[in-house]
Amino acid sequence: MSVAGTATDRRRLLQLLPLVALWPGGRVRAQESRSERAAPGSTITVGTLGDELAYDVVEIRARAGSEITIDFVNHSGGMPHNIVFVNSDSDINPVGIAALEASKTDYVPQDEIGRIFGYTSMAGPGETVSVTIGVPGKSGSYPYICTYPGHFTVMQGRLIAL
Ligand SMILES: [Cu+2]
Repeated sequence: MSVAGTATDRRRLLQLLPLVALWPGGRVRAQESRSERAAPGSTITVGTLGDELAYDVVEIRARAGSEITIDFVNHSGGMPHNIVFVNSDSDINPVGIAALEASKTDYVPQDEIGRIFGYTSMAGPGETVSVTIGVPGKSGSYPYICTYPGHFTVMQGRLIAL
């Protein structure tokens, strides 16, 4: 997929995004997705649901203001994925759309970095990457998304700060 920065390319990419939800791999199978509690200072493992555009852990519950480490395992056979934590629901689209043109920075858009409070590097198929994040001090629900082009509309989870 071209991520060249012209307005025409950008429009074409946006038109393609809804198709992602129609791919068989794009369905989230709720029975296989789960919630995990992350104690302060602990490490939890989050993976992909095999080759699907989905995380196996779609809810991480952690104490507000604590630090946790996420080991992210990409179980897919051919697709890169990452985890990017954003400040609120209204930050999902700006970050996901800007990421389309952020190939030079591993699809983490530096011009929208203020909306992001933690991210892994892009994990290739079979790879594991890690990140330690500060859970926001204000209790609430904070989205995490994959910013590989086209994934963010379906590949999502929530960090619940308790
Ligand atoms: Cu992805």
